[in-house]
Amino acid sequence: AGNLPIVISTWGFGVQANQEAWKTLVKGGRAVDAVEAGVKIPEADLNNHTVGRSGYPDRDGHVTLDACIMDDKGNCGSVAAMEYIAHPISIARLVMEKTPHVMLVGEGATQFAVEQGFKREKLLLPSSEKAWKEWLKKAEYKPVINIENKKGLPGNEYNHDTIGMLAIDAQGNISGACTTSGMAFKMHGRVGDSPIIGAGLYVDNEVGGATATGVGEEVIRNVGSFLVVELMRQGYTPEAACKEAVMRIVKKKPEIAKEIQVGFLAINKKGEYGAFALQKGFNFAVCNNTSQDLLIDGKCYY
Ligand code: SD4
Repeated sequence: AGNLPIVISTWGFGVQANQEAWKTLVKGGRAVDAVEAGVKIPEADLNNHTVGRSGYPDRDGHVTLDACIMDDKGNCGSVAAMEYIAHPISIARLVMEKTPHVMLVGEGATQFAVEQGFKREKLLLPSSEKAWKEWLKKAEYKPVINIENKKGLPGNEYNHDTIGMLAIDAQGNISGACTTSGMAFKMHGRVGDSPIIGAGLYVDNEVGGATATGVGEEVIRNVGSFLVVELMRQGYTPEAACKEAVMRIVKKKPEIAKEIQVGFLAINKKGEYGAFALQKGFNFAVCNNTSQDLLIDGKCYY
């Protein structure tokens, strides 16, 4: 198809991540390799406190990372609440390829990463530690909407955003990746939607893929990404499927839905894409033969 290959991802930092993924796609490489390489960019970015290395810690000062990956053959791998390893997406991929399991958590995930040759290192940066100490003064857990868009504004430390990425390679095969440091100042041990297959990410090579960002509890409750893919299977466009998933959150928990952000992003087998969020301010990046730096505002309910 003319639209392919293509890669899309959540938020402004997705532009740069897509461009990295594009290097693999444009050479005829596999979508699964493209999405891993792509999301490693924000994972490594020290200015980004929402994904990977410089993520903000939980309320006890631990940086705990969540990620998952899913390929065109239905293989998937995931790590959750993993400490001390800077590239959770690569560990998720190794769980997929080198173990009989789908998900490793906590110290077990870290141990596996070290066995695979990854360095165990302190991930808490001085800037993140400072933000955490500042937060401790009041210790109020209140996620701020669209924090990724508010970088640099006061108060922006109090929430996290996730990169979710979906790609279709030149062969027409679909894969996805999702990685995050989770909600800033969450309880120790808290895991969101991002490493949960079906919640933060889902891919079905016959239909398409979906990913989510925002307050993970509401995404898990509705098995959001799986829902979006199943709706596309029934004939919904990517945007209509994302909208329906958002509406489930509104219907089930209207009082919560008003106060939080959740956004879904989806692509179908033809390479058509769409997104929908609860609140204004959710955007997503698109990269294909026509343009490598598109950033599109998602439609929203409120
Ligand atoms: C989580 N979905 O841990 C992630 C974080 C996020 O905007 O995307 N926040 O719930």
